[in-house]
Amino acid sequence: MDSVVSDAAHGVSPLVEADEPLLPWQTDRTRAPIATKIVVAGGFGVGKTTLVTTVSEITPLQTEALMTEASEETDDLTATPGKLTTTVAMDFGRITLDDDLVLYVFGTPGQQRFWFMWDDLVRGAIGAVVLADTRRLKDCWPALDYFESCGLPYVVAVNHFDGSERFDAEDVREALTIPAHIPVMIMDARRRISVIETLLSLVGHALDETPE
Ligand SMILES: Nc1nc2c(ncn2[C@@H]2O[C@H](COP(=O)(O)OP(=O)(O)OP(=O)(O)O)[C@@H](O)[C@H]2O)c(=O)[nH]1
Ligand SMILES: [Mg+2]
Repeated sequence: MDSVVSDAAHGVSPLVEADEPLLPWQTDRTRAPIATKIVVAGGFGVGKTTLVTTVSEITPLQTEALMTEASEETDDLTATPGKLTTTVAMDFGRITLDDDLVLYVFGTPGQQRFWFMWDDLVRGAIGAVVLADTRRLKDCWPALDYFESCGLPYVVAVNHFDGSERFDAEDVREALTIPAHIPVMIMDARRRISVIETLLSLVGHALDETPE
């Protein structure tokens, strides 16, 4: 899985071994990368901003606002006591996969009062990652319902928090009644390779779902 990730930023092309001859398409400068948009959604504080920040090769755009006592009643911080800020508009990052596939990754705000922005955020996206936390699985239902109803391909990614009980992906699938053809995976939003695996799974799934 490592090998498909562009290391262009580090001056290394993973596609080319030192003594391997270059293929014509690898030197074709007219070959433009394909740019696609994907969305990361899920409940409040599940790790959407963390995911975008972990994977982005550019400094991510963030719209974090400090949380105050005013939101104590609505925003449950028991699962994430260290959380000080919340996304009020969106996250934005970019990752280049396989040298000619650029993903623009948009993180949604998690709080219900900002959901009106989702319609704008998902416009033009090829698919979505629905992040879930097994301690509060029901928080991802609205995102699942949203993508089911608008027909956007999605995968379910369980962001495993330290100290929480670890479940198999198939248990999560059953709990959320996710159909068999939709990928469900356990990942860690803080680990780049884990996030990249999730994004690759989404791209593959979106390709499978898209009519020729
Ligand atoms: N232990 C652990 N902590 C995590 C993980 N992912 C995120 N966090 C922490 O959990 C908190 C929530 O992370 P965010 O990335 O802000 O969550 P979010 O989904 O963007 O939150 P909203 O935008 O407010 O809905 C932060 O304090 C992170 O440091 C994880 O995989 N493991
Ligand atoms: Mg956020």
